[in-house]
Amino acid sequence: MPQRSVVAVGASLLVASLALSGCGTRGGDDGGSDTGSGSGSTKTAKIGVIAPLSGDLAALGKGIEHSVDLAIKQANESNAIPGWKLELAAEDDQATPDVGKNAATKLASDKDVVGVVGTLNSSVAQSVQPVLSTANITMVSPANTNPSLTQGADFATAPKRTYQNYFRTCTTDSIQGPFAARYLFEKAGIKEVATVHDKKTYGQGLVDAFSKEFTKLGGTIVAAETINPDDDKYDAVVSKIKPSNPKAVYYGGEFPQAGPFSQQMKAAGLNVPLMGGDGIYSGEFIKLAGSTATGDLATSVGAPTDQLESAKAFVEAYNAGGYAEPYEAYGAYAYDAANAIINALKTSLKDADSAEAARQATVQAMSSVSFDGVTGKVAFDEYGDTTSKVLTVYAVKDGAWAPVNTEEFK
Ligand code: ABU
Repeated sequence: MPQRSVVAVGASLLVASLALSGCGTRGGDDGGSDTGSGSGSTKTAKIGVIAPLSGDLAALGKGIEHSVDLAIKQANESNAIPGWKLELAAEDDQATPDVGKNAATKLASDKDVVGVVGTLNSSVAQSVQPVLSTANITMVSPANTNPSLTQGADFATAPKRTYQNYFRTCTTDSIQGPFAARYLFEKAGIKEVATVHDKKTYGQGLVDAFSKEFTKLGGTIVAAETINPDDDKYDAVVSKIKPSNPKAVYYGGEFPQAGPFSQQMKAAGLNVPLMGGDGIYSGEFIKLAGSTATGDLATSVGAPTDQLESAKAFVEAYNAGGYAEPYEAYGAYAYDAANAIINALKTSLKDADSAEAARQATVQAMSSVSFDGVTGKVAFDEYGDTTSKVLTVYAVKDGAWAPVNTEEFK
């Protein structure tokens, strides 16, 4: 994805001095350790992160962790919540539902934890939501796009909010799938598509949403296949879809599989664009897919971070922060998610004796949160979904993702 390298460019004195100052909640080698001191702080409240911090999705997870760290540092430095010091408590979910559940249980048992930013994976969120709900801990995901997480299993016909404590700053696949379908059909003129997904909550849901809109527009799904996310050889699936002569392949899943899939389908002579959702929008996809990825497509939530005027200060502060990994696809959304929680804490911690005592009040305060974030307006509807419906189509060009169309979905 297009992004500046992580060097101190235009360093703000504030963040640079904090980054240099040392110790904190996670290892001090990534610039993200000291969450700042603030003045007159007496009590501690923690904002957790649950994301893949190791494994093949760590590139995205570390961008989330660092962005939350930055928001916390800045809040402490500006003494955003008088009498309170905020701390980061980051847990690695390894992109696995059971590990995520354990991480949520650990954070819920820490009386200082009052909010959590995460998860990355919708499938992991399904395990984390009930744990944090029982503990009345606010959860804000910067990346979960499966619509059932906010609107329940019958989201298409009878939407019903399942967890009052769950919110997200990214839009959903009910919008992302149709957005991609309209781009392929109306703008790229592609009428025959094969679909492939990884059988996970996100991948399957995204392909379902795409296929519904694509056929409604008059397009044809010429083949519909699945892969096993633990596999790395996809020749059998490519052999199945190739005879149907698709003009594009729509992939539901994440980059660790999508990259090799793109490479292998081109090598097998299926020379058509692979298109996916935000789960493939990473520079890692291009590395894995290789030179034949040129022309592949991805949608992702919002407008390109590095082109947003509202994100300039975030990008500069992040780059000045000395973080070891880039902010990636969800960094700006994680930063806005953390600041949404911090905004709620300004109300809920004001007269609270402890972070634990403020958990329920924080959930309640979230519904009134509304501010101009780095990704745009940050506010939530009656389901906990973001009110933003902006998405971008990106194409691989010259070895990088290049934005080709940013629009508000209507
Ligand atoms: N939104 C893409 C990747 C994360 C998820 O499973 O929703």
